[in-house]
Amino acid sequence: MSTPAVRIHDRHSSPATFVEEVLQGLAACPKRIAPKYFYDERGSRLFDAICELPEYYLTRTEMAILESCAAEVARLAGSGSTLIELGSGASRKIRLLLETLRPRHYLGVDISREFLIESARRLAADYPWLEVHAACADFSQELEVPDATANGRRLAFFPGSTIGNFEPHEALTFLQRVRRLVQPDGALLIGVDLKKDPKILHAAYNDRQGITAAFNLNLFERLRRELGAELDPDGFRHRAFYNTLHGRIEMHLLSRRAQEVRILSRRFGFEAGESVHTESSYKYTVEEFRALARRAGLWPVRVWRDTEQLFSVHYLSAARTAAAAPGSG
Ligand code: AVI
Repeated sequence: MSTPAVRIHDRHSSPATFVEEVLQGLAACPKRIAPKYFYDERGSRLFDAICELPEYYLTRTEMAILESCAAEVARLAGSGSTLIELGSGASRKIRLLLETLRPRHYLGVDISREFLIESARRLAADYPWLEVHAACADFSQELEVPDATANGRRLAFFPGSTIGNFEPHEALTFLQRVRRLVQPDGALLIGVDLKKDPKILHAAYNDRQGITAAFNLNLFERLRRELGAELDPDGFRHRAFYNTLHGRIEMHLLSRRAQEVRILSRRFGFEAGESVHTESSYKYTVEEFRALARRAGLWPVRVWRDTEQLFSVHYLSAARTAAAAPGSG
């Protein structure tokens, strides 16, 4: 069988490398490493396992919301559009939207080239009526659409509450970029985790099987595997807690004792109890998120929530239409 046609567009930027960012982050005070570095092959597999955990309500709740709102999204977006997925193309969520929206083009944007192309090929094989494009790009940088998909209205899709992993000022910049990407007649469909009882959040990031702990600690194992770091992963432990003041889950790797980590002839001292901040996962109320979107020039049209008010899916329009009036949805 021939390989299904996927148009590939390489949009390489030159972001700081893993090693540069790690050395800078460990020299900083407090120490930190960006969450994008969780996702090597093992980290991506662990994240997939997190999405199946009973405590991690986000994935299944968002999927259920999408199932119930897909027909309305299709009505709002119209037919013959270009669906732009920011992130992976492997999930059931994008398939649901493709089947309901029947867009003309699909454009997957992801930094991980192999994974992106593999997912795009699978979509092209399963949906022969769809023109599939894959753009290898870092979506935290300026985004652009390949010429071949330039016609038609654009609907960007950013699921999973990944927006929560950006600091609020980065989230604003990202939404402004998406606004430019979809142009004045386009829209964004975005999944955003809601503020809630901290006990539910605590359980979601401290699961009983220890998968989230393994996901967090894998970052240090990456340092050993890829940078030859001299460190003892057992000398650190996973810590996740809800920071009420900032409205975010924080994940840290906590040093169990005073110790030293060596990477490429650089030495980093740790006191007992000192941590490396590895991830923030911001939670928003519907109104907080709408206010952020409006600042980026994206107008709230509809919001859907589950009955337990755990998760929200927003449809935001780049144009300020009657449907995007204040208080809508
Ligand atoms: C990808 N991101 C939205 C996840 C989150 O919930 O912030 C990553 C994650 N970290 C721990 N568990 C899941």
